[in-house]
Amino acid sequence: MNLFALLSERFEAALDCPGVVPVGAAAGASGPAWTYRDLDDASARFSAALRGRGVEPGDRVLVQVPKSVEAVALYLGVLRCGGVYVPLNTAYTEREVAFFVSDASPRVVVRGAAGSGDPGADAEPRSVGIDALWEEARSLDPDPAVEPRRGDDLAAICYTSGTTGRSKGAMITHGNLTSNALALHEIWGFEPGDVLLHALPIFHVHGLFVALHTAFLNASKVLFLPAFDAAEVRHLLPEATVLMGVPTFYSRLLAEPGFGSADCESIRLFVSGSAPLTEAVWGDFEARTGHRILERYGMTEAGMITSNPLLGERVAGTVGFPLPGVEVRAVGEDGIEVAAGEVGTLEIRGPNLFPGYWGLPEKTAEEMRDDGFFVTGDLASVDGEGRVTLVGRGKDLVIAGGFNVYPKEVEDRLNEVPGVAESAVIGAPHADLGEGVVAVLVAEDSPVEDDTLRAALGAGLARYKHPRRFYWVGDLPRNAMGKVQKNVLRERYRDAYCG
Ligand code: MLC
Ligand code: AMP
Repeated sequence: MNLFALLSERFEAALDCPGVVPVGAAAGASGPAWTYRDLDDASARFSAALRGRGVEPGDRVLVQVPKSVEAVALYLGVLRCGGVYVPLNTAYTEREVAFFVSDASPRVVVRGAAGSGDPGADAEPRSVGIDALWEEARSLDPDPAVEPRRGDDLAAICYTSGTTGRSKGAMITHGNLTSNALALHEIWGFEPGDVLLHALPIFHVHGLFVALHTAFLNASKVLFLPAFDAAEVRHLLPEATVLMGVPTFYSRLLAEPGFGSADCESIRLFVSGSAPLTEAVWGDFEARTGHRILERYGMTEAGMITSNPLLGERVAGTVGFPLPGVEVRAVGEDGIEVAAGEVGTLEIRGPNLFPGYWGLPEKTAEEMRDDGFFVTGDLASVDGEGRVTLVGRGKDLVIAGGFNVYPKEVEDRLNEVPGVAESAVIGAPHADLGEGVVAVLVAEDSPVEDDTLRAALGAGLARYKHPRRFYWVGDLPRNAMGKVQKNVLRERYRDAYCG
């Protein structure tokens, strides 16, 4: 079934109820609340416009636009016409976007900011600004059709960087999204009257799929902030019942003077994920608000995988139990499942698991076991009850404020800078973002100025990937195989952002 058909079936009975309501700074830009009827109508118009531009089922529609209700309607319109939605982080530079365009070969590229008049179009002939596309859509009759899709038809391609430095498009099917949305809606106990406070970006799994799908399945009102702002979120909490965020949301709320239980009286559920929530933040949050944040674990390739229970015990530092239908196992280096409570690489299987990387069958094969389990690259233990605790990452990855930064990609850029002989990029503890990006460099001759490094990275690499600390060394520590010992560097520079 087309995921859109499922969502619209659920919001059919609430067509005149508020759907997505721009709040905060977005209210000025996007105007009044959009009802579910408005969303349905806009998606049918976007569907008509996309079909008019030649989009056929299975064609990719690549979208790099700031958060807006129009962008949500566009996403629904892409699903509706059977297109494949390819969302891009708004921080990506032209160089990065050019790669995604060539890799995904989209029929249409949508850019620019809704309501800004920004043409969004560039030299790329398939490119159109979201304002222009919306204007075109509004001039057309809505196309009420919902393209029939099978469970294994693609709904989205989400790019995730790789340990090789080359981005990979994770192919996500209608079946993947549907199973995950239904499971989360059920286990998180969505109920009539729930109101979601939405402050996440809508170009990643967390804000786009997890948050919006559960809310739409529930025909809930969504209070739609353009971005996270602790004061605004605090101000809006009394109007909401559910907040989903990355750990930084919670540590920033705690940093608000006086923030506490009085702010959270209407809230039923605080969800955290995308990066580790420290026991300190979890504990402080409970002490200040009386709420135990529900931590869950997921990844682009599989949506949500495990979750702490809504009603059972939520344990700090653990990510809970596999979602219904999802299997997990921790596997040792010999490829054999380790005993309960021991640490191994987490492998997973289930209806949420993607079929592979776009155009990269060998890469897909490398990460899939013969029995259909996917190797997550996360290190975890699974206890006798099936509760999962993540203990680290086997993959070389830094997660800053919920955004993934793959060191290899940053090292490749640094190594191109004249005067840099080699580099190693690591994550160091960061009070606000969880981890901050650090570069350790070896000079060809003498160290390059920080400003020169920044300028060199600036043009080609999204800002959130930039190291903000640079250290020069004579040699990088290596093991007997010649591999850089990043654990040694992590230890050496653990105070890079603290202390
Ligand atoms: C912004 N900046 C970051 C950053 N976000 N740097 C490192 N890491 C980040 N996450 C930089 C900008 O480049 C800018 O730098 C400066 O910080 C201020 O920008 P801003 O836009 O004002 O940032 P801020 O409000 O501080 O944003 C922080 C944040 C945001 C945590 C609120 O990053 C955020 O919303 N993160 C959520 C990410 C997310 O949705 N992840 C889910 C992935 S899905 P300069 O120098 O340019 O001024 C997934 C699967 C799963 O992982 O399990 O969910
Ligand atoms: P992404 O590629 O953006 O989908 O990021 C997926 C990765 O985020 C996972 O492989 C984990 O390493 C990490 N992650 C997601 N949720 C959690 C969590 N609750 N705790 C720790 N790490 C997490």
